[in-house]
Amino acid sequence: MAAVLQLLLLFAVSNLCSAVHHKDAPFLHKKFPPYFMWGTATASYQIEGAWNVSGKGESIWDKFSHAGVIHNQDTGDVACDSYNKYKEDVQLMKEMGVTHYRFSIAWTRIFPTGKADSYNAAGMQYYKDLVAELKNNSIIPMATLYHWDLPQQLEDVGGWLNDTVIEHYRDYADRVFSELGDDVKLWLTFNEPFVTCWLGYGIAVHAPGKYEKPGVDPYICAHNIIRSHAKAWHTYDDKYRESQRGKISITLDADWKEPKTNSSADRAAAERAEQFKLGWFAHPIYKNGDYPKVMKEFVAKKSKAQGLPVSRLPQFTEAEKCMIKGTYDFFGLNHYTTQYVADKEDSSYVSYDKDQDIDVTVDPNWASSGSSWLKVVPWGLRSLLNWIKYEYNNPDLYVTENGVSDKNGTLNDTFRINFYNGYINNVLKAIDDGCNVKGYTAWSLLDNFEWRQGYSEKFGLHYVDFDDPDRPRETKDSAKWFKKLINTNGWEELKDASSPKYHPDGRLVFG
Ligand code: PNW
Repeated sequence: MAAVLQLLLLFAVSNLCSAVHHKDAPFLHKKFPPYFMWGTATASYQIEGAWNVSGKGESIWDKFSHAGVIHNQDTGDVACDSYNKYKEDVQLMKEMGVTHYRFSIAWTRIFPTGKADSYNAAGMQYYKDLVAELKNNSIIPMATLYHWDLPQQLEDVGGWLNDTVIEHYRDYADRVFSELGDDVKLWLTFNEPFVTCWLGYGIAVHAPGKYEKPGVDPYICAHNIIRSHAKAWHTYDDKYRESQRGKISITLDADWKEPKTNSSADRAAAERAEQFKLGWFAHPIYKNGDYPKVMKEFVAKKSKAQGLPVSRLPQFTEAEKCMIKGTYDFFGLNHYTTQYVADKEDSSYVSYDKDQDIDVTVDPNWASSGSSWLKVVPWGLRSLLNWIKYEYNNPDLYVTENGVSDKNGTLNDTFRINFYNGYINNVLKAIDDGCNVKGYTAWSLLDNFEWRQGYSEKFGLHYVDFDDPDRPRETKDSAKWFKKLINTNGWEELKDASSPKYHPDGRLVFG
C-alpha cells in the first residue's frame, strides 16, 4: 500500500516538475512567421476631434464628456485632431513600417441620427480619404465599425437596451461595407462589447452612464450587441463577401484569470470568470450560438434565489442560435492584464459581477502602470492565447490591442519598451505552442483621449502635446524600438558562444 502511494506521489511530483509555468519560461530568441502582421490601433472618438463638423451627429461620448464627468473635464472635441491630421498620422506609421492600421469609424459621421435616412456623404468621405491615404502608403486598413460612440439619438430611445438598435446597426454596417469594402478587407463589428455593456450600462463610468439595473441591463445590452454582430456578419457574408473577399469578426477583451490557488474550487472560479467575461460573447459566436453553460447556471441560480420567475440572463431562440453560431472569420483579441481569481460565495444578487461568486486580486509584485487596472503580467497573454486555442478550436487570431500607459508621456519610455518586449515575446511563445496568431496590433499609435481618464493616461507610441492647438506629435523611443522589431520580425536567434562552428576555411572552431 505504502509503495503504491509512494509511486503515485512520485508520478504527481514528476508531472508538476515537467510543467514549467508560463511565468517562468525564458525569453525566446526567434523570429515570427514571415506572414505575421504588425500594426497600431486607434479609435474615432479618442483621436479625431471635429466632433460637430461636416454634418456629424452627436454621439453618447460627446454628450457624456460635455457633462463634465471626465477627469480634468476633458472632452474629445479636438482630441489629436486626426480628422485634420490623418495624413501626418499615416506618415508616422509608414516610418515605423507597420503592415496594418486599426482605426474605427464614427457611426455619427455616416448616419448622424443613427438611422439610414440621415446619410451624410461628407462623413463617409473622411474615411474614404483615410483609406486612400493608407493604400497610397501600402498600409492595410483594419476598420472597426463600433468603438463605443453610439449616436445619441439612438441612446435617447434606449440605446443598446432597445432591440430596434439591431436593424439600425445592420443598416449602418451595410452602408459602410458598400462604400469602403473595395479597399477595406479586414472588418471588426464591435470593439470590446464587455466594456460597452458593463462600464456603460452596469457601473456607469462610461457613456451613456447608466446604472439603473446592473443585474439586468448589461445582459440585455450584450444580447442586442451579439445579435447586431451576427446580422452585420451575415450582411457581409450574403451581399459582399463574394465580390469584396474580405474577413469580418468581432474584437473581444479578455484578461487572463489565474487561479489564486491550485484548489479545484479556485480553478473552477477562474474558469467561470473567464467564461463570464470572454465566454459571454465568444461562446455564442465561436461555439454554439448560446451563452456558456456555467454562466446560464449561475445567473439562473441567483435569479431564483432572488425570487425572480425567470433568469435575468436573456435567452436566444433556436433560430437566433443558428444565426449567431459561427459568425467569425478570425478571433480579434484585446489584452492588457491578468488577475488572480478565487472562489467566493456572494450573497448579493444585484449585479453581473456579483453573479460570478469570485474574488479578484492582483499580485503586489506585478509592476504598475499609468492605469490602476493595468498590471504588467506578460506571461498571462501566453496562457490566455492557449486557453483560446483549446476553448475555441484554435481559430486564426489577431491581437487587435495590447499596450501600456504612463502618466507623463515621456519620450524615453523604456518602461513601455520593456512591456512590449515581454508581451510580444509571449505571443511568439504562444505561436510556438501551436496557437494560430496571425498579427499583433499595439495600442496606441498616439497618446489620446483615454475615456473616463481623459488625457491623463497616455498609451501612445507617439507623444501628442494637447496644450498646443496644433497638436504636434513626437516620436517616443518605443516607436523606434517597434520599428526595429517589425524590421527583424522578432528577435535574432541567440548563438550559443560555446558551441562549435565552422570557420570559413573549413576548420571546426569553438568559442
Ligand atoms: C481598451 N478596463 O479599453 C479600449 O479598446 C481602448 O479604447 C482603450 O483606450 C484601451 O483599452 C486602454 O484602456 C479598455 O477597465 C478600457 O479593464 C478599460 C479596461 C480595459 C480596456
